[in-house]
Amino acid sequence: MSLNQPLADILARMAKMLDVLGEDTFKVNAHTRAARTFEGLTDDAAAMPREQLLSLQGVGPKLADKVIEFRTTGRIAEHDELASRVPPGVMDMMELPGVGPKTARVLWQEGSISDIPGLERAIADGSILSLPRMGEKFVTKIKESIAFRRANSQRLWLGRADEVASVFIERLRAHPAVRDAVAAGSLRRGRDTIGDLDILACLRESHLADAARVAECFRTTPGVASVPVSGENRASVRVALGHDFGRWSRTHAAEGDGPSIQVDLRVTPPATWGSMLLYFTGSKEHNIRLRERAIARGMTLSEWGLFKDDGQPGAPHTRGCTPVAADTEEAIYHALDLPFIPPEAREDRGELDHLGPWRLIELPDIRAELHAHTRASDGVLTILELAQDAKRRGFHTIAVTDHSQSSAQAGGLKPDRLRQHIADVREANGQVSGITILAGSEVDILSDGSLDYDDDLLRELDVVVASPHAALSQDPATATARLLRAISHPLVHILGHPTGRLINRRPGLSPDIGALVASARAHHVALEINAHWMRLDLRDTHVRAAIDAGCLIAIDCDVHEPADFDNLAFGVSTARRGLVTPERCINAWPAERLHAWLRAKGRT
Ligand code: DGT
Ligand code: CA
Ligand code: CA
Ligand code: ZN
Repeated sequence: MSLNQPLADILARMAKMLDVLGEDTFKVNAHTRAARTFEGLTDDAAAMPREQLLSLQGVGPKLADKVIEFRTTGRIAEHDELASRVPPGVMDMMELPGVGPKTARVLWQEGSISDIPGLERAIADGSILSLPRMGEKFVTKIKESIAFRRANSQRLWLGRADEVASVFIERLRAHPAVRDAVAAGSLRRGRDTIGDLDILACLRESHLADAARVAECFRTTPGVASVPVSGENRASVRVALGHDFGRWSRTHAAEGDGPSIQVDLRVTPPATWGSMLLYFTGSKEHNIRLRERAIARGMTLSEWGLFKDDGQPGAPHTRGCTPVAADTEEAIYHALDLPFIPPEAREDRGELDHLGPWRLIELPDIRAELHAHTRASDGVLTILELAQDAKRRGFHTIAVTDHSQSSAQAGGLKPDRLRQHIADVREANGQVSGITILAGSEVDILSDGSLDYDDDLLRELDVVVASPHAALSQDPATATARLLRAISHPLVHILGHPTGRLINRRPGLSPDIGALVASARAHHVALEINAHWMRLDLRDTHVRAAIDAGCLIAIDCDVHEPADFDNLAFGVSTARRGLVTPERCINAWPAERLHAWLRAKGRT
């Protein structure tokens, strides 16, 4: 890993910070020039003796020292000092085309605007026009920049973000001063995409003085490309991601023009673990509801705890007040007369008024996989290998559902091959004990809503998963009619990935979800949550609509290779966001109940 790009990044950021702070132009330019030098260098600055560094364009003794400091310690103290003086939001504003350091300085110093939301507010109420150098034309340009940024800011897939988070969490958990480390923020809530990662580390009671060392351990995780924020009990780092699938390659850690993700850390003592966790898990809207509830009960809630409102000026935690609750989330909810609300439900979608029970579906509840491919179509496993994998995961049932004939690109089976495949599945089922292998098919829903095999063949199957694969840009009315026709087919058990969306890739169909869930309930069709992190289809809000309408849900991994089973957790968190209980999820039913439900189809 070459040091050049990280070095160029940190120096360029220092130049920006110096500039926005109004420091000497000469110093600003020196950093900008050095950044450019390292950016364009072919030899690795990590391996250069001091003399060679000094021979580089724009690198004097002071800058050479900073390079050496960076390559030995992974940081530059002066950078950290500057970063503590410039709010991160001000740095964000400078990312907007049209907002240079001079403009940002005016906004920040004279307009007290320190982030993009603040800038939007000042534009909305017109107050920005009273600042020097800010005219109508400038404001129009900034509005456009903000809108474009919003439209093009790619949030990272849940599955990819989770991989990145795990690396940091494992590293922190191994630190002697750390009692526990967990993901907070949108990852803990199981959102389908992640803006940035928020990680919380709890110190051991015996190591309360070690927060800075824990933050240091975090910052120095291999693969960190840059460290925009670093402090006593917090840090933010960025890791660069590959262009293709956003996979984090830790050997190509430099933050270039490609996608990257920020990882925020907060370190807390055990006394405030619960309140910190609650605060940083969010959502922000849920937190606001909780704070309102606290106030209504004569209390105040912050990341420092839930306190009695004693009417004194100043934040209670700074005055040595003892909190009503702070060490666990449970205690805080309890003191607010609430049951513990699962993180996935904290979205201000009525959860404070939800009477429960809050026994949402959990990963170990899932005992069956009902959507899996073998080598017969586009999977990599044989029937027996698939069954062994499923059995190892504690499942009582695995359904083999290879593609149907219209999915030619995925090796879809012609009717004769499907008949042979059904026979093969039955034979395999006779060879294994401890798991039931069902013969199924993932049958294409053709563009008019008809199915890809005739009914006589479908009747031979134990499980029919009907999925749309082609014609995914149909208009909503056509898509609705198409899916309703498939749902009302008497032999369909499960509607697979109902919209066909691929997150960050294609929107998929936009059917009338209300009509879909009503029909699915009436026809006893389970709606699938496809657990692959690029699909998560149904999405959370659709799941919630399905649950509210009384539908059944299937959570399936759409297995093509063994690792796909690992995506189940993402399907489960999506289900939890839609308030799915084990009772409503057919994969959580005991074998007898599931098999009886499957058999009942087509007989009524
Ligand atoms: P993301 O990163 O866009 O996927 O979504 P979050 O929910 O992870 O948002 P993030 O990273 O900005 O903040 C993490 C949590 O910290 C958020 O869920 C709630 C809390 N938080 C952040 N800013 C505020 C705020 O201004 N007010 C309140 N009440 N909570 C905040
Ligand atoms: Ca976040
Ligand atoms: Ca964050
Ligand atoms: Zn499939």
